[in-house]
Amino acid sequence: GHQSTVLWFTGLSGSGKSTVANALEQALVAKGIHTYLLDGDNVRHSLCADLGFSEADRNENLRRVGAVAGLMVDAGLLVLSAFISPYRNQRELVKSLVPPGKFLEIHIATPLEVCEQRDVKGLYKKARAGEIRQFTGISDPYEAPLAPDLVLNTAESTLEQSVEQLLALLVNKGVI
Ligand code: GGZ
Repeated sequence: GHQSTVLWFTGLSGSGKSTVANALEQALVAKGIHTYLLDGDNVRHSLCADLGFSEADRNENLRRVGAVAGLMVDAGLLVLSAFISPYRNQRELVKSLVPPGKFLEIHIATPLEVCEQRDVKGLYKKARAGEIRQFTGISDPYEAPLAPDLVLNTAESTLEQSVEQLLALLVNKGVI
Protein backbone atom coordinates (compact mmCIF):
# COMPACT_ATOMS: atom_id res chain seq x y z
CA GLY A 1 0.00 0.00 0.00
CA HIS A 2 0.92 3.62 0.38
CA GLN A 3 2.75 3.25 3.61
CA SER A 4 5.88 1.45 2.48
CA THR A 5 8.51 4.15 2.22
CA VAL A 6 11.89 5.02 3.69
CA LEU A 7 12.20 8.22 5.67
CA TRP A 8 15.91 8.91 5.73
CA PHE A 9 17.08 11.24 8.51
CA THR A 10 20.56 12.68 7.97
CA GLY A 11 22.49 15.09 10.18
CA LEU A 12 25.34 15.52 12.63
CA SER A 13 25.82 13.55 15.84
CA GLY A 14 23.59 15.19 18.45
CA SER A 15 21.44 16.95 15.85
CA GLY A 16 18.32 15.15 17.08
CA LYS A 17 17.83 12.53 14.35
CA SER A 18 16.99 9.67 16.71
CA THR A 19 14.87 11.84 19.00
CA VAL A 20 12.77 13.15 16.13
CA ALA A 21 12.50 9.74 14.46
CA ASN A 22 11.44 8.15 17.76
CA ALA A 23 8.79 10.82 18.36
CA LEU A 24 7.47 10.39 14.83
CA GLU A 25 7.35 6.64 15.34
CA GLN A 26 5.24 7.15 18.51
CA ALA A 27 2.86 9.42 16.62
CA LEU A 28 2.52 6.89 13.79
CA VAL A 29 1.97 3.97 16.15
CA ALA A 30 -0.78 6.02 17.82
CA LYS A 31 -2.43 6.20 14.37
CA GLY A 32 -2.13 2.43 14.01
CA ILE A 33 0.66 2.67 11.43
CA HIS A 34 3.32 0.01 11.76
CA THR A 35 6.89 1.31 11.39
CA TYR A 36 10.42 0.11 11.89
CA LEU A 37 13.19 2.39 13.14
CA LEU A 38 16.70 1.64 11.95
CA ASP A 39 19.51 3.52 13.67
CA GLY A 40 23.04 3.11 14.95
CA ASP A 41 21.77 1.65 18.21
CA ASN A 42 20.23 -1.42 16.58
CA VAL A 43 22.58 -1.73 13.63
CA ARG A 44 26.09 -0.83 14.75
CA HIS A 45 25.85 -3.40 17.58
CA SER A 46 24.66 -6.19 15.31
CA LEU A 47 24.49 -6.12 11.52
CA CYS A 48 27.38 -3.63 11.32
CA ALA A 49 29.28 -4.49 14.51
CA ASP A 50 32.43 -5.07 12.47
CA LEU A 51 32.47 -1.51 11.08
CA GLY A 52 34.07 1.73 12.28
CA PHE A 53 33.98 5.29 10.99
CA SER A 54 36.43 5.43 8.10
CA GLU A 55 34.84 6.54 4.83
CA ALA A 56 34.93 2.93 3.57
CA ASP A 57 33.29 1.61 6.74
CA ARG A 58 30.60 4.30 6.68
CA ASN A 59 29.97 3.39 3.02
CA GLU A 60 29.53 -0.25 3.96
CA ASN A 61 27.38 0.60 7.01
CA LEU A 62 25.01 2.58 4.82
CA ARG A 63 25.05 0.05 1.98
CA ARG A 64 23.88 -2.64 4.40
CA VAL A 65 21.29 -0.37 5.98
CA GLY A 66 20.05 0.63 2.53
CA ALA A 67 19.71 -3.00 1.51
CA VAL A 68 17.78 -3.83 4.68
CA ALA A 69 15.57 -0.76 4.27
CA GLY A 70 14.84 -1.86 0.68
CA LEU A 71 13.80 -5.32 1.88
CA MET A 72 11.58 -3.80 4.57
CA VAL A 73 9.89 -1.57 2.00
CA ASP A 74 9.29 -4.66 -0.15
CA ALA A 75 7.65 -6.20 2.93
CA GLY A 76 5.31 -3.20 3.13
CA LEU A 77 6.83 -1.34 6.06
CA LEU A 78 7.24 2.34 6.70
CA VAL A 79 10.93 2.53 7.59
CA LEU A 80 12.50 5.34 9.60
CA SER A 81 16.31 5.47 9.34
CA ALA A 82 18.52 7.73 11.42
CA PHE A 83 22.17 7.75 10.39
CA ILE A 84 24.66 10.59 10.01
CA SER A 85 25.20 9.41 6.41
CA PRO A 86 27.64 12.26 5.83
CA TYR A 87 28.33 11.89 2.11
CA ARG A 88 25.87 12.74 -0.67
CA ASN A 89 26.95 9.70 -2.67
CA GLN A 90 26.13 7.45 0.30
CA ARG A 91 22.60 8.82 0.45
CA GLU A 92 22.29 8.46 -3.34
CA LEU A 93 23.35 4.83 -3.00
CA VAL A 94 20.75 4.18 -0.32
CA LYS A 95 18.09 5.81 -2.50
CA SER A 96 19.09 3.49 -5.36
CA LEU A 97 18.67 0.45 -3.08
CA VAL A 98 15.05 1.36 -2.34
CA PRO A 99 12.19 0.96 -4.86
CA PRO A 100 11.76 4.11 -7.02
CA GLY A 101 9.83 6.94 -5.40
CA LYS A 102 10.00 5.41 -1.95
CA PHE A 103 12.74 7.51 -0.39
CA LEU A 104 12.21 10.77 1.48
CA GLU A 105 15.27 12.67 2.71
CA ILE A 106 14.98 14.70 5.90
CA HIS A 107 17.89 16.92 6.88
CA ILE A 108 18.13 17.51 10.61
CA ALA A 109 20.06 20.73 10.14
CA THR A 110 20.76 21.63 13.76
CA PRO A 111 23.94 23.77 13.67
CA LEU A 112 27.24 22.17 14.66
CA GLU A 113 27.65 24.73 17.47
CA VAL A 114 24.41 23.55 19.05
CA CYS A 115 25.26 19.85 18.65
CA GLU A 116 28.66 20.49 20.19
CA GLN A 117 27.17 22.48 23.06
CA ARG A 118 24.72 19.66 23.81
CA ASP A 119 27.46 17.03 23.63
CA VAL A 120 25.11 14.44 25.14
CA LYS A 121 27.69 11.65 25.01
CA GLY A 122 30.85 13.74 25.44
CA LEU A 123 32.01 12.71 21.98
CA TYR A 124 32.62 16.25 20.68
CA LYS A 125 34.91 16.97 23.60
CA LYS A 126 36.85 13.80 22.85
CA ALA A 127 36.95 14.66 19.16
CA ARG A 128 38.32 18.17 19.92
CA ALA A 129 40.93 16.58 22.17
CA GLY A 130 41.92 14.22 19.36
CA GLU A 131 40.80 11.16 21.31
CA ILE A 132 38.30 10.26 18.59
CA ARG A 133 39.56 10.60 15.04
CA GLN A 134 37.45 11.21 11.94
CA PHE A 135 34.59 12.70 13.92
CA THR A 136 31.89 14.14 11.67
CA GLY A 137 31.81 17.94 11.73
CA ILE A 138 35.09 18.22 13.64
CA SER A 139 37.67 16.18 11.76
CA ASP A 140 35.54 14.54 9.06
CA PRO A 141 33.19 16.03 6.45
CA TYR A 142 29.42 16.42 6.46
CA GLU A 143 27.86 17.16 3.08
CA ALA A 144 24.43 18.74 3.57
CA PRO A 145 21.65 17.54 1.23
CA LEU A 146 21.08 19.83 -1.76
CA ALA A 147 17.38 19.06 -2.23
CA PRO A 148 15.97 17.39 0.88
CA ASP A 149 12.23 16.77 1.17
CA LEU A 150 12.24 18.51 4.55
CA VAL A 151 14.71 20.48 6.67
CA LEU A 152 14.30 20.56 10.45
CA ASN A 153 16.35 22.39 13.04
CA THR A 154 15.85 21.06 16.55
CA ALA A 155 17.38 24.22 18.03
CA GLU A 156 14.55 26.31 16.57
CA SER A 157 11.53 24.00 16.71
CA THR A 158 9.95 21.96 19.47
CA LEU A 159 9.76 18.20 19.10
CA GLU A 160 5.99 18.52 18.62
CA GLN A 161 6.49 21.02 15.78
CA SER A 162 8.99 18.73 14.08
CA VAL A 163 6.60 15.78 14.31
CA GLU A 164 3.77 17.95 12.92
CA GLN A 165 5.93 18.92 9.94
CA LEU A 166 6.85 15.30 9.29
CA LEU A 167 3.23 14.14 9.49
CA ALA A 168 2.28 16.93 7.06
CA LEU A 169 5.03 15.79 4.68
CA LEU A 170 3.77 12.20 4.84
CA VAL A 171 0.21 13.31 4.11
CA ASN A 172 1.44 15.59 1.33
CA LYS A 173 3.39 12.75 -0.30
CA GLY A 174 0.47 10.35 0.01
CA VAL A 175 2.32 8.07 2.42
CA ILE A 176 -0.33 8.24 5.15
C1 GGZ B 1 30.69 10.33 13.92
C2 GGZ B 1 30.67 8.79 15.65
C3 GGZ B 1 32.04 8.62 15.49
C4 GGZ B 1 32.73 9.34 14.49
C5 GGZ B 1 31.39 7.31 17.11
N1 GGZ B 1 32.01 10.19 13.71
O1 GGZ B 1 25.67 10.73 18.68
P1 GGZ B 1 25.84 9.30 18.41
O2 GGZ B 1 27.34 8.84 18.60
O3 GGZ B 1 24.95 8.31 19.03
O4 GGZ B 1 25.78 9.15 16.86
C6 GGZ B 1 27.05 8.94 16.27
C7 GGZ B 1 27.09 7.53 15.72
C8 GGZ B 1 27.16 7.64 14.19
O5 GGZ B 1 26.89 6.41 13.60
P2 GGZ B 1 26.21 6.34 12.16
O6 GGZ B 1 26.05 4.89 11.84
O7 GGZ B 1 25.00 7.17 12.13
O8 GGZ B 1 27.32 7.02 11.21
S1 GGZ B 1 27.47 6.92 9.63
O9 GGZ B 1 26.15 7.19 9.03
O10 GGZ B 1 28.46 7.97 9.27
O11 GGZ B 1 27.95 5.57 9.28
C9 GGZ B 1 28.09 8.95 17.39
C10 GGZ B 1 28.92 7.72 17.19
O12 GGZ B 1 28.25 6.90 16.23
N2 GGZ B 1 30.27 7.98 16.66
N3 GGZ B 1 32.48 7.68 16.40
N4 GGZ B 1 34.05 9.24 14.29
N5 GGZ B 1 29.99 9.66 14.87
